[in-house]
Amino acid sequence: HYSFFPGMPRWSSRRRDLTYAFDPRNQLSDDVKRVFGNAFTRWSEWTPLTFTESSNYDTADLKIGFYGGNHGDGEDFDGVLGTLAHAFAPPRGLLHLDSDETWIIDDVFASGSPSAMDLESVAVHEIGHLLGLGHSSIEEAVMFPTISSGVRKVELARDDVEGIQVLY
Ligand code: TQI
Ligand code: ZN
Ligand code: ZN
Repeated sequence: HYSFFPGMPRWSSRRRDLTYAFDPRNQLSDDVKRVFGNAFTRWSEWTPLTFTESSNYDTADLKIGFYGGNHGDGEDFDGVLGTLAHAFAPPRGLLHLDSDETWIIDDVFASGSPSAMDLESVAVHEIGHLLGLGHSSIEEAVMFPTISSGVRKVELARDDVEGIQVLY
């Protein structure tokens, strides 16, 4: 079953159209940006929310970046595997990914590294946190707190949809 953060924080009902931006220091490829665009679309299909990429990182509601180790927010990354990514509950809007992971951006790279993680699967999960969802006890849910390397789990389960529709 779905859960929320303590106090059930969510984006205000006056703020349905959210912007997101990528940390310009990362110089991310269009392929990586497309993965996040697809991940946002999966949530917007079940909510009144819209997500639009902004080129202004400083003013965007949701800020996405890849960092290694200590990156200044007190939640250090830990190298390969362990913590892959984290996101802060509303209204902070930060989504950070561990740059030491091998990220699968498209299926062509899926073979090879045994510890590679599917970027869109992690993005869909972390966007759930950005919007206010905690973890789910339902194994099929994208908000279930375990994923295996190389596994792709990007489709929202009924439980994810029910949870996000309580919030929005
Ligand atoms: N990062 C954890 C996560 O996003 C961070 C975390 C731990 C957390 N406890 C939390 C975030 C409680 C919010 C609330 O869950 S992670 C998965 C999953 C991680 C884990 O790197 O362990 C995914 C990142 F669920 F599959 F295990 C992405 Cl998809
Ligand atoms: Zn961080
Ligand atoms: Zn999580």
